Amino acid sequence: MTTAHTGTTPVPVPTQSTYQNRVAEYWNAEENPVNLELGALDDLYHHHYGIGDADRSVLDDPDPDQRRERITHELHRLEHSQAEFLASRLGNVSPTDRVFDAGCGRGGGSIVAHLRYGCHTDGVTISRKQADFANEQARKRGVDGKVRYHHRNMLDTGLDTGAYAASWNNESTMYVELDLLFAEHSRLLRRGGRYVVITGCYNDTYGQASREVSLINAHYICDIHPRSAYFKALARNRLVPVHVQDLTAATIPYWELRRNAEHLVTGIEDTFLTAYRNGSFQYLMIVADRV
Ligand code: SAH
Ligand code: GPP
Ligand code: MG
Repeated sequence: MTTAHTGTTPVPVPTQSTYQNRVAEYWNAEENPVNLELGALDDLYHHHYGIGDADRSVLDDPDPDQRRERITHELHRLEHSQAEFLASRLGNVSPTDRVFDAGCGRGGGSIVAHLRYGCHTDGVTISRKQADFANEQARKRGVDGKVRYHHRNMLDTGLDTGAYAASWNNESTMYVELDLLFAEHSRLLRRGGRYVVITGCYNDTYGQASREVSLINAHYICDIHPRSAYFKALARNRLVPVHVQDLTAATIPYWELRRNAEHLVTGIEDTFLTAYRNGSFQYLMIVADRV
């Protein structure tokens, strides 16, 4: 916080918006078992959802302890598949390349990309606690020389211009203005670099967001964008889509399993399922080239 002088009265000028402070508070305080218990299985902490067919036989295990454990493993497997799916779309990344993970959470996605390509990664989160946690994980894994996390705003990272072969947002675009975000990716990516986003967006074919989308916004303190806003903002920032994939059908089995995981539910599960099924909300991946 700095102080500006207008006339004789000093007016405080925040360096981070009230909204961004609130988002940081949410992530500094967040300790949902659905994230911590899954992450503890192999020290890959994800804050995104899963894709792929679920093994629903885990729900039928007669032993209650074993049932819980098998559900936890299965949900983690589906979330991990999503991270691998995104990482596999980053293009030709070599061990000397740098990649940028915008809104990196507790850091799982950067580790997945590093393990796949051997590359340098920079993750940025607005939560100091997440950045500290993620750096500690990288240190324990012995990859802290190449995998680094920063407590910064992804709209204004201070990272080097044109230094990145690839960058992504995994479920973190709904916290920011897309034009500002894509301008920063465009600045950081070298020409021919690759950008990938996986996100929940609302289907604006028929107009405004549905009630379910508003409930999801309130739950996470975010502001889900309409699908069309992504393509407009990408085009304005030298990012040209080369592949677009609707992952809605692929994520529904994850939510159907999660709603039955009594030890892990957060209460938002049925809202996601209703939103996906009534067509008002989509789970979408866009892959774009920096031209
Ligand atoms: N991509 C991660 C985490 C997604 S959760 C994963 O897949 O696991 C959303 C993340 O966006 C949180 O880490 C939150 O701190 C981050 N975020 C929200 N607004 C941000 C901003 N303005 N700058 C940097 N990070 C932000
Ligand atoms: C995933 O995080 C959720 C978000 C980043 C915000 C909203 C995403 C949309 C696609 C709308 P999480 O893993 O912390 O959530 P949860 O605790 O529910 O598992
Ligand atoms: Mg989660």
